[in-house]
Amino acid sequence: MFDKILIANRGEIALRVLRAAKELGIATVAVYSTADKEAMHVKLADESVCIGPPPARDSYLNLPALLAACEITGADAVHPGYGFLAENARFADILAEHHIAFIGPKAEHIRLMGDKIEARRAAARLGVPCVPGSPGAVADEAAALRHAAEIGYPVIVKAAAGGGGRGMKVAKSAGELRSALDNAKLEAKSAFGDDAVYLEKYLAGPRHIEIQVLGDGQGRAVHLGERDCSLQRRHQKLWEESPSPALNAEQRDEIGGVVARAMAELGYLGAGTVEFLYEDGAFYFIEMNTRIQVEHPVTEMVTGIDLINEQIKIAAGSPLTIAQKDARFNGAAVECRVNAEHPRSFAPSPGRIAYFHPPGGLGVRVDSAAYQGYVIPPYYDSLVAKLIVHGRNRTEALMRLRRALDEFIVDGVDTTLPLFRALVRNSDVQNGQYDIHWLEEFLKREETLEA
Ligand code: MV4
Repeated sequence: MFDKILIANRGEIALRVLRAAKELGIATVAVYSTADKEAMHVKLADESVCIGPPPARDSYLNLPALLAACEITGADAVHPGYGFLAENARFADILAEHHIAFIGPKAEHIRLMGDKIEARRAAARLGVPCVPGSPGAVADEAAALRHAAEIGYPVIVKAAAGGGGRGMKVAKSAGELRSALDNAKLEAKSAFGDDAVYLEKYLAGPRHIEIQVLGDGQGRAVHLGERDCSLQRRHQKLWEESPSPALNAEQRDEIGGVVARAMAELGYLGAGTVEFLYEDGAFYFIEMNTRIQVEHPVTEMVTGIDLINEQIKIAAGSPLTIAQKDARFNGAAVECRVNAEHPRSFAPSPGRIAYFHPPGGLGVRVDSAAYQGYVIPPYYDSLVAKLIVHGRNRTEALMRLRRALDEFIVDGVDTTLPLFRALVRNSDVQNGQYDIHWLEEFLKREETLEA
């Protein structure tokens, strides 16, 4: 087992990793930018190292500074959390060259899944159902027209280097394909420096359902069920839950089995998430995330499995200790991302937290690095706290969520708490009747009501 883990992240995920390390008896190193001198992860770590000025590229993305911090402290492993360097294959390679373990997947799998065309090809080869689309990158307009005619309109043009929704354009007919192609290429070139694009059938109103997996890198893998992340705005998830209100146990076992077998065959190591669009009872692979995700606690609450603990043990070379039959799915869990943002305009609201009172009680979990008097810096994401509730069924979870949201006080900055208080009382949400467009349509309706 490792002696000392350096946590290359900040905020609630840095605390989450720190807690898992402490439970395993592993020493912790926090790194921080000058903007995070007073951050909770710095206070709770055994040691801390300042790695640069506030901008992330100079601190949390600063490879030489992170390597120096490992060297100075003698850390033998690095946990990247999510975001920042979590899916940077070069970082994983460089750590390996320095004989420091990267608590994450093999660099080859980070690279594979970073290329959305290669990821799709791999998924198809491994028996994972994909959206009908072009076999690879589309060479030119003529090829795009040929592929689109075969797929059938509407089609969506996606960037190979994309993900998270950037560089995507929809064409409803052949007449719209040229400009969709040009715009997608232009956006992809400027955002990623790579203008390769591919085509898929455009699904009009799917849910976003993702499967959590753990692999030991030696041919064993298990799935830990799904999370429904359809409630999002501009590709920012706001509410995630497990199980999906749209699935039953047989559907879960089936898609989960397909994913676990695929990851076993790939030799996948560590935690990963396979993302699907789900429409009319069918799953379509879109991407794979080779990291721990923000919404992982939803899975932890339902399975009772500590995903960070598993990541650390796997990275240290332990075989998987969880068999598929040991993965039991108990009750229902919901996570709300409480952001320091205006609940309607979503304008960031950094500043001093004048009063902080998180909720508690049975089935209530708050993952947060915030505290009363803490000043939220303007440089990073606006997540203040994740409120996660668990119940024996979805009704009980929603009852607890309503109560916990009413108890939660964050004064001094705007937060998305009022939005969640409205959502938990909404009949579509209560009935689980939503797709990936529902939240944006809800917000539009609310806007017209106000006007
Ligand atoms: C799609 C789609 C419809 N059809 N692909 C957006 C982010 C990227 N991960 C994939 N995305 C989409 N791909 C096909 N073939 C609709 C989306 C999409 C979306 C997906 C998941 C969650 C929220 C979304 C919001 C808008 C569009």
